[in-house]
Amino acid sequence: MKKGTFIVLTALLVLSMVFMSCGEPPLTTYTFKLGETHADGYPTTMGDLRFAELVEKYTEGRFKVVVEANAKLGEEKVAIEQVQLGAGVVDMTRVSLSVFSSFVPETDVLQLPYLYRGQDHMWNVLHSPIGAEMFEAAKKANFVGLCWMESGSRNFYTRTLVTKVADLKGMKIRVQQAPVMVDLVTNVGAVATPLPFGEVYQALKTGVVDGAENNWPSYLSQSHFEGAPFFIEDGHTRVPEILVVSKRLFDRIPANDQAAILKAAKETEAYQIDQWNQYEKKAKDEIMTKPGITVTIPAPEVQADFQKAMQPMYDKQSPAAQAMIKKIQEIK
Ligand code: GTR
Repeated sequence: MKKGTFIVLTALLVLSMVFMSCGEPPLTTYTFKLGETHADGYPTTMGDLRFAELVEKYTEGRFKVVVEANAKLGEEKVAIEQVQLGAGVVDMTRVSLSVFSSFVPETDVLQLPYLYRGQDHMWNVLHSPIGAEMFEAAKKANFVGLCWMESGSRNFYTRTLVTKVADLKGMKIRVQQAPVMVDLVTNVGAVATPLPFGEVYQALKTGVVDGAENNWPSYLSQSHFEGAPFFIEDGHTRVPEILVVSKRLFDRIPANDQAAILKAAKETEAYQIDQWNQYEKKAKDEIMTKPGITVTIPAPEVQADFQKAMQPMYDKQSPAAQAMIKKIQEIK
């Protein structure tokens, strides 16, 4: 074999080996499709849009993000499956950890009832090494965690009056498609009915379910108050939300643009929290003045009963999860 031919063949062999080891070719420019279940103007959608703006700015237009709101790319579970697959149908999604934790069970612990002392405590946990540990766990399931988002705390709302735990007994309560939420609702004596978000309004209106649970902003923006005018502010759980991208896709992006995308995500957090706080206050004020809606603010002993009812969820945790809970509680 001629020396020149040998060099060319060797170079080709090396190139093909490099190609095979990297899997797919690098992505130097791309438009991500981001799936969002909420409507335009909702604080998570606002967060997604700010992220999109910053991605374009920090990558000098090489990367763009198109936000598809209103579950246009599918309900949360479907969107997560697509991101995990990384086939280019849904590249990114902003979802509740409740639904996400079926894919990354390590994150289950972050949404236990009455886990956080308040918003600041939750954010201090998410920004501690625990948050980084969760992003690592997500990688093993083919997701890259970009940032966290705020979604306040969740409360029960029903078609008939509920003022205490016992009133929920036997009621059919809609939950997210998430085992941890099924467990939570079962512990208060209700019958958990998992349904996608988009089906809740109709289910409440027609009586397919007797109630649901969510934060003030969702109660308002989805008009759930029309079917379930009795709201009890028991604040049973604070569920962090997460923005993720397909790892399969992200791994193909050059390091400088990966860093730019992560920077954009990081900067989105403070903006989204601010949007959330404003909207949550507005939602609560608006609901409070709506005719025909009864809001119950439970007395401390009623609140304590809710907490007590959910204690079994802590008791059954594995030793590793118990250790994690202790760490979370110790964070200031
Ligand atoms: C909202 C959350 C959504 C979705 C929804 C639900 O609070 O932001 O992502 O999970 O709850 O209950 O389905």
